[in-house]
Amino acid sequence: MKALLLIDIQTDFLPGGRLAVPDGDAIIPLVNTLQPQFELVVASQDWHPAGHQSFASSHPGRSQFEQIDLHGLPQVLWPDHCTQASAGADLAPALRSERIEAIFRKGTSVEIDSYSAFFDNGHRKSTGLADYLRGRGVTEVYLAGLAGDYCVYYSALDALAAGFATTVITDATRAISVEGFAAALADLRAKGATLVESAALLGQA
Ligand code: VGL
Ligand code: ZN
Repeated sequence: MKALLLIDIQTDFLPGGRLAVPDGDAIIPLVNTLQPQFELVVASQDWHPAGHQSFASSHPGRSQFEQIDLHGLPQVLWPDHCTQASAGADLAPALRSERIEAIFRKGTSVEIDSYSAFFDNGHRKSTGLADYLRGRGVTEVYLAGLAGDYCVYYSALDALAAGFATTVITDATRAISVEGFAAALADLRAKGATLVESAALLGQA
């Protein structure tokens, strides 16, 4: 059984949003077309409390996109984004949501970030996604969403580690850094992930 995982397709990650991923909105029509190909569609939602320690604004004297050590983990300092119940945290309005059966929220602990939809960055707290998928009989996961070099990448790494056959739909994601995305895809391929373009799934290849 195959599931489509829609990672963080939220207003703040779209052009005009607070942590805009270049061209991030381009994936939405494609993701909408892909959804009917899957028996199960699940989404993740970045969902930070005010004062989250991944926000540069929580570290006076530090700059956005600087890297710091946060309780022993490397942490990029981001602009405030996806604050709980803010409009920017909403799933993108153009994303079809009627077939999304469950939404897993992450990044909810103030002191630790969570790029992956499965675990926080310290692998201390599970979101329950892996157990949910197993409970639904899922053996294969396909990932799409934002950002390709952060939350899609780390979610795919955890999906592989959890034993799911893992495929990244490469044209159904956009990244913050082009170089970072290339490195992420190379690492995922080396670790056993499959990379496909959406046309192959839509019978157009
Ligand atoms: C993300 C940076 C910070 C993502 C979330 O969804 O890729 N990136 N929070
Ligand atoms: Zn975040």
